[in-house]
Formats: sequence, structure tokens, C-alpha cells
Amino acid sequence: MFCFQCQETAKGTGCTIQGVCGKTADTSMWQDLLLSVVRGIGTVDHCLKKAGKESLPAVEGFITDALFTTITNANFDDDAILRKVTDGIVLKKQLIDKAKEDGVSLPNWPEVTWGGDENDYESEGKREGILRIENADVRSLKELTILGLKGMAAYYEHASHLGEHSSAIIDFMSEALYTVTDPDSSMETLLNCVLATGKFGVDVMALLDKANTKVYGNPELTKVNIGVGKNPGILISGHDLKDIEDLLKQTEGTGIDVYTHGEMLPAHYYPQLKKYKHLVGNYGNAWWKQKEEFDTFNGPIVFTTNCIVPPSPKASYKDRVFTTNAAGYPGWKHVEAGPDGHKDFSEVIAMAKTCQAPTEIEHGEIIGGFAHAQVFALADKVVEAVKSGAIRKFVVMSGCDGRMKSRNYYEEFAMKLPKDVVILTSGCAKFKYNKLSLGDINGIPRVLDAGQCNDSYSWAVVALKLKEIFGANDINDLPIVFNIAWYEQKAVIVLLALLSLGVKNIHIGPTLPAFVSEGVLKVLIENFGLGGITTVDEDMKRMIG
Ligand code: FSO
Ligand code: SF4
Repeated sequence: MFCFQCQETAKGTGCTIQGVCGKTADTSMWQDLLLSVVRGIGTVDHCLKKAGKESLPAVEGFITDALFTTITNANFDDDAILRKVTDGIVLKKQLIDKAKEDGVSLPNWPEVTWGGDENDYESEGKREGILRIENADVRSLKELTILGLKGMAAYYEHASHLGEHSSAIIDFMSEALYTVTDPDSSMETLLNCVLATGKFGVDVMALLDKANTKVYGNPELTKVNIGVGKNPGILISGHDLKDIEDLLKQTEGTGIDVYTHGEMLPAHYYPQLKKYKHLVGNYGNAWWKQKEEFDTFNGPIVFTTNCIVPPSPKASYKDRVFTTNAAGYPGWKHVEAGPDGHKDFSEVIAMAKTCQAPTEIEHGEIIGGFAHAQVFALADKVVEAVKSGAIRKFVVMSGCDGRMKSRNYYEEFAMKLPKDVVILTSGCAKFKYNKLSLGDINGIPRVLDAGQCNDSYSWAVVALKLKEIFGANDINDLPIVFNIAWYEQKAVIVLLALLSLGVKNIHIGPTLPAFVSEGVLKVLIENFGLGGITTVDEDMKRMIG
């Protein structure tokens, strides 16, 4: 196996025997095979559309689900992955037949021509690994695109569950899949494809923002309880707001409470979700602490997206975890959506009724809900604080948290920030500093949490607004610096999106991605001033002054 897609990759270069995340070599091989099928489907879909022909509607759901499935910690279930491979082969055949009927010629690349014989799954999976691309810079640009597409697929899927679709985004995904499949794509074409991925990254985050706010209202300043109640509870994790809404509706009046975990915390900020009285709080912290926190939660847990940590064989909770959407783990029940998109959580609820209430591990409240609309509502106060010098700088500390010790850097950085600097956060990175009581500046909290990692979009919207208010020529002239923590591929699409908006001098850490080759890094440094992190004191001087 070879996988280097996340920040925790072995030795900072690539996992070759087993994933640090727990992914086995077999799972890695089946994911490579699934990705090859997706590239084939994207290629044929793009050829049809480029020739002005209709493609098949199933392409949208397949591409997004398959890419999402291969995100770090999303799906460890080989059977589920292989079912998706088989479904993909059927879809690819239908597309190829359609191309034949319409007289559209197709490239004879292996991803297109492979017939999908089950006996060849293993050899094909091995052949389609990342190292099939020999040139390190070509590989790097192709992977940057693919990893960005994975993040895009995840956000698209959540938006689509709430009824938002965009043929422009899907067409782009197919075009990009075509470009990375083409063995003759030039470096220039590939670099442009990476940049275009960032542009569509902005579009997909805007689409999800529209979907979330249209259905659930604009996030508003909210205090979230981090303690527990007396009723048994269900813990729901991940990013899919439609799932938590379904669960809240189905648990209403049952005597079961609902708690959010990790990236689901921002559900509390939405008016149409916080109205449910039995949405009692957020339990625990970022994804990587789940082994301890699921144990003491005592009730069932639902994963709506990635960030599964494989449980130890003796884990007390291993029989009370459910997955849905692209997430999966062998032996855990998977809740499928019905044809109308409806999900039936009755089994989860029945299990909850037999469980004890959660054990309290924390007590108190945290504050959040500062997505763009709430920040705009406070705009006068914010602008005044900047003009008077009460706020000297904003530092965007969005992204992911993780288990590496080196990430303590972010907690220390937050603590050492001068008192006139405000942290703008989103994503699970916030769990390093959202309980530190960093105080406020003239009533504006020093940690403003916009929401999930996709809500980094809010910080782009806010930056553009500030640019307008202050009459700045360039977004980079504002008193905003970016010190972003990354872990998996949603952070990749967020980063590419920021680059496409013209944001320069972004620092990413705790380490630079293994999938960025030396040559590509040079281009990113020259054109965007992208950089890593050093020590807290050094970076404080560089970024804050
Ligand atoms: Fe975190 Fe996990 Fe949102 Fe990621 S929970 S690490 S970037 O999946 O998606 O921030
Ligand atoms: Fe390794 Fe990360 Fe890939 Fe898992 S997702 S196999 S930890 S690089």
C-alpha cells in the first residue's frame, strides 16, 4: 500500500504497511481501485458532456459518494467499498454504451478500458496505487486535485441532502477527474486544474452554506452546554445537519436526549436545530479523543461522516456505533437512506432506551455561532474596535485537530496571543482553544467560532466585507493572518479555496503535506507565500509582530 493523504502519514512521507489511521493494506488497495473506477467514470462523463451529449444522472451521486468514502477515517469496511466498486463498474459500462450510441470517442486509458472482471480486482487495485505516477511533481499536482475533490465531494453531499445541487460543480469534478487521468496532461494544465479546484471549492462551500442557512436559519451567538442531563442520550458526530435534524425529530418526546460530538457541535448554533429542547449539549472534544469519550457516553453513537478511530477489540462501545452516508466500519450497523432520503433511526433510539445516561466529563458552557451573518450583525462593533486599535489583528486558526503532540503548538499559540488579537476559528481545530476562557474585547469574544470546517467560507466572506469597509485594495492588506491546522482532505479543499480567493502567506501545520513535492512546494511558496510553522515564539513575532 501507499497512502500519504493525511497529516499523520507515517514518517511524514507515506503509510506503506498499515495506515497510522488504522487502514489496512487491503482497504487501501480497494480504495485505490474505487478511485480508479471514479476516474474512469469522470473521464467518460466529461467526454460525453464535452461533445454536447447528455450524461447519466447517477454520475453525481456516485462520484461524490465514492470520493467521500476514501477520505481519511471515513470507511474501513472492505465489503462496503467493494460494493461501491461493483456499482461503479456497472455505471461505467452504461456510460460507455451511451458514448457508443452517441458516437463519442473515448480515450483508451486503463481507467476507461478496464472491463471490471472481479478476478482482476486485486491486480487492478495494486496497479492503480498512487505510485503508478512516477514523476513526483506530476503525482503531487494530480493528488492535490484528487484530495481537493474528496473534500469537495463531502461538502457537496451534505448540500445535496438539503436539496441543493450544482451541475457546474459536478461537471467540474468530471473534468478534473479527466485531467488527472490523462497521462499526457502538462504541468501547466495540472497546476491550472489545482487552482480551478480551489475556485470550485469556494463554490461548494457557498452551496453548503446556502443549503444549511436556508433550511436551518443563520447561525447565531449561542451558549452550548458541555455537561450532561439525566436521560439516556444519543451522540451524533460528523458534518451532516440533515441527519441530526432527522434524529432530533425522531427522538422528540421519547425521553432520549441528543448530544453533538466533534464537528457536529455547530448544529447548536442554527435556530431550526437549537429549538429542540432535547438537543442538550456537546459531549467531549475533537474526533481523536473518541475512544475515551464514547466509553463514558454510555449510549449509542452515530457517525454521519469521517473521523472514525478504529475501536480497540475490548472497547465498551463497539456494539453501539452506527454509521451513515459514506462512513462505514466492519461490524457496525449502517443506516441507509430510503428512496425519499428519509433515514430511520428507530434501532438507534431503541438501543438508547436500554442505556444509562452519559457520565459527565466536563461542566459549563462554550460559546459559538459567529458565522458571517452573526459577524455582520456585530460589524459596527468590530469595525469600531479595529479603528480604535482595541483589536490589533485577527488570526484565522481554522482546520483540524489531531492526536500528534506537536499540535499542542496551537493551544500554546492561542494562549500566548496578545490580548488585542482575536482568533477566528472553524472546524475541529477549535477544541484546542475553545475552552481556554480567553476573554473578550469590548464584548467581542476573543475566540469566534464560525462552525464546521466548511464554515471557513464565513471567514472568507467576512474578510471580503472588511476589505470593502476599510477600502483596502487587497485582501492581504487587512489585519488578518492565517495559521491553519490541517489533518485530512476537507482541509485541502479549504486551503485551495483560500488560495483561489487570493489569500497569501497562509501558514499550515503542524507539518507540511507529504503529497506536496519539492517542486510543487516551490511554486506554492513563490506564488502564494505558503509556509509551515516553526516555534510559537518565532511565529508569534512573524505573524503578529
Ligand atoms: Fe475535523 Fe475530522 Fe471538519 Fe475534518 S472532524 S478533521 S477537516 O473530518 O472535517 O474539521
Ligand atoms: Fe496513512 Fe493518513 Fe493514509 Fe491513513 S489516511 S493510511 S494515516 S496517510
